[in-house]
Amino acid sequence: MTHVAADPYAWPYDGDLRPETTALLVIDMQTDFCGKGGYIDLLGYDISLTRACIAPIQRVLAEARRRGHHVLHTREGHRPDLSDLPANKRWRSRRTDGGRGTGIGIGDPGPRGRVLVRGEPGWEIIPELAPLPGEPIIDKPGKGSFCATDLDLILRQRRIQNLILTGITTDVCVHTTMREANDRGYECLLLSDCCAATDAGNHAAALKMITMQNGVFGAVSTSAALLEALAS
Ligand code: C5J
Repeated sequence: MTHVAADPYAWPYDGDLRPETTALLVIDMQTDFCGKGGYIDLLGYDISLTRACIAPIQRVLAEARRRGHHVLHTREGHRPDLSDLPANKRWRSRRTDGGRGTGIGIGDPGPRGRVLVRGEPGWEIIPELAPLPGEPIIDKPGKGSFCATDLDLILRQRRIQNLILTGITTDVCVHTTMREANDRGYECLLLSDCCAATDAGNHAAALKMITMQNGVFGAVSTSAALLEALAS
């Protein structure tokens, strides 16, 4: 039995932290969310916030790979013909918020190619966290990683029970994915320093929400606590 020190309970609930049953999920570490000229930068947010989790994810990723854990990556993005982009999502993405942002929305040409469009430079996963051959990459049109994707099928084929969630942004795609996964019966752990948001308050609130009701969506821990548990 192996447990990670976590809030509000030692994770996973049954202590079954074997590489065969446990996957590391790296969510949306794309230039559009943390790179210069990407979508989040164009919206006027400080990308040093979303970049802060790169180094902690690198450490966890290296150890997960070394130990033979499943590793999966996700990318948010849309087909080049935008047939999977809801009109309201596109409309909202083009709004400028009180002077914030450029008005360049999803599907529009920007400094990193068409924003959040599959195959464009901004949509690519950043080189620091590049997937290795054989690691599944889930392309998703929405915020959650289960909606309109084959993620659940892949996890169940591999008999994965536990998900360790990392990536960006904590309050949007990571949280939505954690909620979807929890409802499907996966045992979820979010690593606080391996996630980041465009707003520090939202990051903190997203972590707190998980700990309510004895761990309503799972538990929260850190990269250091996970690495310590794996080494024990
Ligand atoms: C957002 C994401 N924030 N990956 N996407 O639009 O969190």
